[in-house]
Amino acid sequence: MTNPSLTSEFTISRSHKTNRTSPAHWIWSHTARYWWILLIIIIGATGNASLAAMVPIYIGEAFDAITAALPQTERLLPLTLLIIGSQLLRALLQLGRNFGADLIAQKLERNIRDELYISLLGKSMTFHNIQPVGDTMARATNDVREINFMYSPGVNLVVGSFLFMVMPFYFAPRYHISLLLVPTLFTITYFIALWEYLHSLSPVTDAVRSAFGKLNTRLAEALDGIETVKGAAQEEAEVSFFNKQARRVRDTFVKQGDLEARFVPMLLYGLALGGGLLHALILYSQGEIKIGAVIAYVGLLEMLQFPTFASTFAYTQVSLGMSSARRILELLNSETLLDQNADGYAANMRGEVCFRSTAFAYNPGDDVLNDISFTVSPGQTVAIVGQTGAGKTSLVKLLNRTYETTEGEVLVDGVNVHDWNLASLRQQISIIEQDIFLFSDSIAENIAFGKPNASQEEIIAAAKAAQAHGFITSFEEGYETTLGERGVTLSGGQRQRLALARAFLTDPRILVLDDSTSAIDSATEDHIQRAIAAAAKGRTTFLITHRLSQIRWADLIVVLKNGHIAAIGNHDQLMKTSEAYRRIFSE
Ligand code: DCP
Ligand code: MG
Repeated sequence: MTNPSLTSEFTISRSHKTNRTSPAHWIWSHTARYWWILLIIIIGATGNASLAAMVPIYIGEAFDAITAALPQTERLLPLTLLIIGSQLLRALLQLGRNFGADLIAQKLERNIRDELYISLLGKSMTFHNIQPVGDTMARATNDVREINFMYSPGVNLVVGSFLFMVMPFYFAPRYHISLLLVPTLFTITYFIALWEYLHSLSPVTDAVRSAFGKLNTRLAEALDGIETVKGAAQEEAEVSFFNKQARRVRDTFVKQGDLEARFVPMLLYGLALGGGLLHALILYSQGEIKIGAVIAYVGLLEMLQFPTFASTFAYTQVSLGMSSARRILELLNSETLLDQNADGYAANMRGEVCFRSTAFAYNPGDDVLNDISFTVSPGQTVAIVGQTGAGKTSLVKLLNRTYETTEGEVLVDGVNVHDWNLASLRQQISIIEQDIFLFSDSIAENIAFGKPNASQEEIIAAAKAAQAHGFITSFEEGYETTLGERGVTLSGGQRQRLALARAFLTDPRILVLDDSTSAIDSATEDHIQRAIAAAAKGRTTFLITHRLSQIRWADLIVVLKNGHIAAIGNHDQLMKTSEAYRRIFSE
């Protein structure tokens, strides 16, 4: 039976498993597999920082050389060459650090996209109904991108600048042990300030990411429903609503900028430089250190500039990345009530369907279907009729577990649909939806959707059986005609025949046709009739239709009213017994 803690109804196995317990664990489990790149980054960053420290040290030595009682000018050339050489090597190491950080950032972005996409495909319809598409898109595109930025430049600068901060600790004691004082004070206050900063930053970056998600949701819905928006002349209202969201995004960013501007370490750096110089000069005046040491020490303190200036930017980037990781993880970890039941019943379907006291609701407390019981033998055609909102579409979606029954059961070939292997169940049941979705791709690709390796001959044969060959070949590019998003270039009747062609190709044992298109000209109507009749042959077929001719020749007619069965039987029986049915025919 169902396992409510599952996060996916289908899994596609990938060799790398990630740890999804917390954003940090998750990011780390993505990172750890590239430990060798991390090693490059760390070696690059350490080398870069220590070679950067060579510059003030050699300059200090040069000062000592020329200020000595007997100026040693011959030492200047070797020192200059040392500076040039060390900086050339440093450039190489810095390249390694930057390259490594960028490489890991791109690899992570790619792998996270992959993980997220697989996970989204595996989510149930219940999940997708609740989760707004625009928000999912924002998470799948921009939030994934933020994780890339978190590494490059984020982590890159954090690691790089942290090692710069270590250098004064390493080199200052060689001049005088007490020179550790200023770097120590600086570092302690720096980390306290940073801690504070990160704490106040994290809710702000969360707000930035979430405001962006909301903005995207609105944009996606307005574009998706553009016809409705225009039809109701609501452009202006839409614009003002969008502006409101855009303002919210701006405000959160301004808040982030405000926090960055107040970052204390900027002030600390100034104090450290001044205090350090004072300290060194006092030691100099007491004869504890030479002038070259003062120069070198101040130069070493200047290295603190990198962590100070990089940190606002770099830590904000890391914080944004963590907020994004949290949002992506939320999607990955959200539960779905369906599971794939890989060990379930899998066999060739005969096509017997039995509803047993089935009830269903989209939300607890609602009552969409109630006490539905009937049996269909293999090969029969069932017509489901009823007013709009009666529950016809909902009823057929229980067949392939698009939704789960809330009470009672649905049996296919005598096996509860729960106990079927989900893939096997869905491969043998084909539902042609009321709102037929076509991909922005060629007609041939759209027909072959359920059978990607179908040959051109098979595709054409299916299109012919679905009475679609005629209109397809009337297009200039025939089967290679590209359809717009959602196939806007096709009429309702044409889409339906494409969908039928899809069904012919996959040859399902149970075919469901949710056909609520009513007003179609009689020539098309005739084509569709013939296509449907051909499709129904040899398989169990559910027709949701208003067409009286189709209802008439169905083996079983189910009349739904407000979610329950008002009448059931064949045409002759119902004409005699059901007032509701007679009313349909007298309209
Ligand atoms: N419903 C819902 N959530 C959904 C789909 C539907 O709450 N995602 C509700 C709206 C209706 C009821 O369920 O009150 C039945 O909807 P159906 O789509 O099953 O109704 P029909 O298919 O019979 O209607 P139509 O002829 O308009 O397609
Ligand atoms: Mg419907």
